[in-house]
Amino acid sequence: MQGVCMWGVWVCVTLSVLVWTSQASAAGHALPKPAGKVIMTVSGAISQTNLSGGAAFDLPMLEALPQHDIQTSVPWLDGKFVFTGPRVMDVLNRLGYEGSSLKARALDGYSVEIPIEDMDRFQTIFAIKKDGKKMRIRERGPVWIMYPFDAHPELQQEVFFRRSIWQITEIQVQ
Ligand SMILES: Nc1nc2c(c(=O)[nH]1)N[C@H]1C(S)=C(S)[C@@H](COP(=O)(O)O)O[C@H]1N2
Ligand SMILES: [Mo]
Repeated sequence: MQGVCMWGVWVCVTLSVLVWTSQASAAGHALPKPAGKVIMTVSGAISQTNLSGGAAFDLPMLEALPQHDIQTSVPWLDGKFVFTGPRVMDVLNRLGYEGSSLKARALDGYSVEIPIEDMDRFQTIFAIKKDGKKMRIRERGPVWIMYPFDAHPELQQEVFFRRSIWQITEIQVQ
């Protein structure tokens, strides 16, 4: 930029703005900072952050992404439910992720590794609602990775039950 600036202030300012805007558009819109209580933090191999080393989400940030329903029964509850929330892939793409797996950790200390391929193949969601209502911590909320168990019989296995982590607080992309 120094060479450009020697040609004069106007050339310098114009080119600086062009360089700045092209960099900004390559990176996508800056991730907003959470205004409310942070419920989930994503870190690791992501390019979009809103705090040092990570991306913090409050509930409205997750509600602002396109919402998808998964109607299914789950092994832990009686009945069928409609779970609603953003696709995990939409969140990862928004964060400019690289990598192939997620290390997810929950409020109760439980943690599990999940292949990102699952998220794409089954269009799993970060469920933030059950039958239209926010899930309290005692109801396995506020965020629960949900698979379409009923729609895909091959998901009726322990390996996927383990990856269906509830009360998520932290995700490391690796
Ligand atoms: N937060 C959280 N999510 C979790 C678990 C857990 O202990 N805590 N257990 C996992 C495992 S190993 C399985 S098989 C299923 C069912 O757990 P459950 O046997 O406690 O119902 O949920 C998964 N998700
Ligand atoms: Mo399990």
